[in-house]
Amino acid sequence: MSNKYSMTENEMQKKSVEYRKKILTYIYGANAGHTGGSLSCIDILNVLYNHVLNVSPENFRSPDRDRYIQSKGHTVEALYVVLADKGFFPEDDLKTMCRYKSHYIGHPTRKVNGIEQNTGALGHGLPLAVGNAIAAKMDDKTFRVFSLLGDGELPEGSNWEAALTAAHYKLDNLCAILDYNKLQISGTTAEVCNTEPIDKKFESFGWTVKHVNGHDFNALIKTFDELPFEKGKPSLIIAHTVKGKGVSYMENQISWHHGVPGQKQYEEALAELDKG
Ligand SMILES: Cc1ncc(C[n+]2csc(CCOP(=O)(O)OP(=O)(O)O)c2C)c(N)n1
Repeated sequence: MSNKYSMTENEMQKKSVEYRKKILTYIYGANAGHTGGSLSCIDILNVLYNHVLNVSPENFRSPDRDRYIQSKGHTVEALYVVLADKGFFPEDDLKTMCRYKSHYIGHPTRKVNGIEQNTGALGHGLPLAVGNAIAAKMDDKTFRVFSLLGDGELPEGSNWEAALTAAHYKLDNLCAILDYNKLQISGTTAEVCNTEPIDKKFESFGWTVKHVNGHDFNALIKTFDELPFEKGKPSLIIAHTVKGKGVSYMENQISWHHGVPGQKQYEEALAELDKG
């Protein structure tokens, strides 16, 4: 790992265990949430917020900050625990998650400090990210724009308009990350609406694409370090992940898309995460 990073791989791993436990704790407390997809994308968010993004509570109002737009908005619990860890709001706020009058609802809203855009209706994040990246080019700004997509959301037509537009405007300041866990709400992505071959499709739209293990910190960092993959082209990172990662009884199980653990399951999950 290069010296530029403040955390070792081991520290990043520990951080992700902490994040996973918090995701489960707040979902358990709220009795609601998208458990499987939050556990699948949390290592990517760990790397983004702790190594990649130039964004912090101090610069969040600066026009020069990097933009992170979470298009798979339903896994906002992963984003909440990372934003709390980075100091965007007190972690105790998350105890109000999904309660009456709380801003910490089941999808991202700009009422929460640190959240760039309201998302949750699938297919909106990438178009918003493209708009932000075009704005950066028009204003001669060097900030970068990142958007996390779910593979189950890819069939939304707006993604493909955005993909086309990103290549047309040569948005090499834009990086989409696909949380490629191959499951969505009601089945496998292949069964519900097959979008394969995803890499070839994006390449044919004018993007440069790289595959990476979405739970391997060093591989993720190396891939993000290589951005833009090609000058004048938008970049797509296909991050191979496991839905429910870290809790064996949740891994690759469709029922954990928005399953909420009961007390015994919650305790079992935490014990497994602690064991490593
Ligand atoms: C426009 C729209 N249609 C349907 C839904 C309902 N929905 C919520 S999550 C989801 C599946 C998303 O799958 P994926 O993007 O792969 O997320 P992950 O498996 O990573 O959690 C669906 C269809 C929605 N939020 N928005």
